[in-house]
Formats: sequence, structure tokens, C-alpha cells
Amino acid sequence: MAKFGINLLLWSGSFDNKSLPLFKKVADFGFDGVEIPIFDPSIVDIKATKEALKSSGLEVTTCAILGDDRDIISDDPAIRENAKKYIKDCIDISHELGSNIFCGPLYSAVGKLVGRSRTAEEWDRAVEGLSEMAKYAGEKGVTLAVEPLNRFETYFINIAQDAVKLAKDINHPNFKVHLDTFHMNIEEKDLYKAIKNTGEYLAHVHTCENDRGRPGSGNVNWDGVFKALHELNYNGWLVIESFVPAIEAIAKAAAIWREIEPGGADVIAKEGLNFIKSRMQ
Ligand code: LER
Ligand code: MN
Repeated sequence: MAKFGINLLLWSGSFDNKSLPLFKKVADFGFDGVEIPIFDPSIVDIKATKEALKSSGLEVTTCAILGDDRDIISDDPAIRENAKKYIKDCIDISHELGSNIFCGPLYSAVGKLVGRSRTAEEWDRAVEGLSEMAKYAGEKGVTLAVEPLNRFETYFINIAQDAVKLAKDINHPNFKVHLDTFHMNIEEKDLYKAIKNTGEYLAHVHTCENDRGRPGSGNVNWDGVFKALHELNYNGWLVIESFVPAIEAIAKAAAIWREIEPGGADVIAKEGLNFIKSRMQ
């Protein structure tokens, strides 16, 4: 059975103890889990977060936030090392919180665009660096799930096929693929085929509408998405990842300049969950 989660970026532009009261609300909405974005590993309060998970009854997944100073394909060895340190810290936190999925675009900084396509040298750096991270994750019982982003957020991996290629080159059981319907809707020719062809590599899904609003309210080909997930007998997480303009840091990063869902964040969560649950059953 698939599980249903929601990314806290919907309500908060950072994660620390101030976010913990959100857990009860997420549980009351009927989610199985919460996805924690890890900005600064040093400010995650493991004990308090574990307690909030326990008292809300929620499970947890974790996701990466990578900026220019955390980039595993960078020419600069110090920036590559900083990315590795960050990813290892996040794997440790995931392990301690009980998250067995650490997801996101782990291969590069979000928003890094260089005016050309990726080079073989950068690919080799990704394979080398992320192989080391997969080995570390494996020792901690965490799976890394790597997410293609649309062309306006990265030049490195835009489609599922390339994420699978990276997973094949890394060839480690703890290195898998994470697909996000928002990015797929921009880049893939056929969402059904892209998910189906990802096959056994698929370990995590972000459900998001084409405008980053409420799943089910726009033009993502949900029939194709759910047909593929059913045919794969997908039993991983379906996490709603949507954004609202009120969360300024996220709105700026994701270019959310209007009220996409008139009902706001809670309506995205409640009605989005009804939609994905009804389609996944
Ligand atoms: C992260 O999951 C994602 O989808 C990115 O677009 C965040 O900027
Ligand atoms: Mn995503």
C-alpha cells in the first residue's frame, strides 16, 4: 500500500522546533507522514522532532535543500566536500528520525544554470560522489532518491530516464529515483511511460499540480500517473509538495507570485489528499 505525506514547505520556509506544531494538523488531515525539508542540519532538534512524530503518530521522510555552496558536481573541491558533508549530516538525521527516504535533487544546487548541457566530467563527479553517499546511506538504512528538476531549475537531470541512468551507473540498492509530477509535466513527453519505465528504480513521488498548486486542480495527466503507479504496484510515498506566496523564501525560490489555490495551504493539503487517496485506491 502506498503512503501519503505532505512536505512542510507548504507552511514554513525553514525547519526547526517552530514547525513541530504542524505535525498535529498534518495528522488530523489524515496524512500518514510528514516530509521534513532539511535546510540547516545543525538546528534540527532530534529529540523534540522525534517526540512530535511520536505524539502525532506520523511517519517521516526527509528532503534536501541544496544551494550554491552544496554542489557535488562543482569544479571546486571544497564545494563538493561541503555537499558531501551536508548529505551525510542529512542521512544521519534521517536515520535518527526514522526516515528511510532522503530525497531531492541531490546531484547539484537548485537554480544552478550554466548555459550549456552537463559534461562527462560532471557526470563522473556525480557518480563518484553519490556512490560514496549511497554506501553511507546503506549503512544507516536510508535510501537516497534523486529527483529530476525542470530545465529552469537545473541543467543536470531533467527527465526520469537520466535519473535512471545515474542510478544504473551508481548501481547501489540504496540509490533510487524520485519523480515529481510538476517537473515531469514540463519535461516528459508521456508521464505514464516515464513512470512505467522508471520501474523498480522508483522510490519516491512528489504529487504537485502543473502550477505548483493543489493536486487534481490543473492539467497534469493524473490518469497516466496513477495508471503507471498501479501497474508498478507502487507502495512507496506519495508526498504533496505545493507552495503558496505567503511563505516568502519558498515563493522566491519557486517563483510563486500569485495565489494559485484560493483556499490557501490548508485546502491544498486537505483536498489534495482526498484527490490522491481516491486515485490511488
Ligand atoms: C524539490 O522537491 C523540488 O521539486 C524543487 O523544485 C524545489 O525547488
Ligand atoms: Mn519535488
